[in-house]
Amino acid sequence: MTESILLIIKPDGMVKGLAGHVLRRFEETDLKLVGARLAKVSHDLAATHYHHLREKPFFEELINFITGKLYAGQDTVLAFAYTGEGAVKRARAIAGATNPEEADYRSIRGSFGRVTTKGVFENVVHVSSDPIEGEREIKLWFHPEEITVPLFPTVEQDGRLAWADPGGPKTRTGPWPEEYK
Ligand code: DAT
Ligand code: MG
Repeated sequence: MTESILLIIKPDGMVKGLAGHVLRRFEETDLKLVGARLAKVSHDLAATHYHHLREKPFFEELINFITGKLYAGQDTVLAFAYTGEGAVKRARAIAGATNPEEADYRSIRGSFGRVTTKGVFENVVHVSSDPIEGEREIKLWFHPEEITVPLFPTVEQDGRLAWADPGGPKTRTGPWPEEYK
């Protein structure tokens, strides 16, 4: 199945100079790069991106981290959209497990991530958790003009292109396979 994912090089990855390394790892796959931007992460963007975690005890620290407050004010991140066969599974294998201490040591998170004494997972990259999240996140981080292939339907709004369904599909047709969790 062709899937699309959002990859973000998080503030720790930016500060540690890991952008080139992360890109190289993705270039070694045949996933197609269809969008790239340097993005300023506002509180709103961060909270919308991580809305599914808003009830978690670590939510506030997570938002502080992704907006750069914990990382020398590093409030810009690099965001990429990739598409290809089995993109979620392949990209998440390169990234490694969410908790860097549990991630395979050859993965990006296992090699370069850390857990702070406050329990924040500084895990270098974000990769969409499943194809539905991939669609929602790409639509959140990119305007249609910034995506180089017709990935999702668009509509014209005030002379500009907009995503036809900006929130992405609202319902899942069934449970996602275990490997996407
Ligand atoms: P992933 O980023 O692997 O898709 P997620 O979507 O469950 O994982 O969570 C998003 C981010 O939130 C994750 O990259 C780091 C943080 N996070 C998740 N679980 C956490 C926990 N138990 N403690 C601290 N931070 C956590
Ligand atoms: Mg996730």
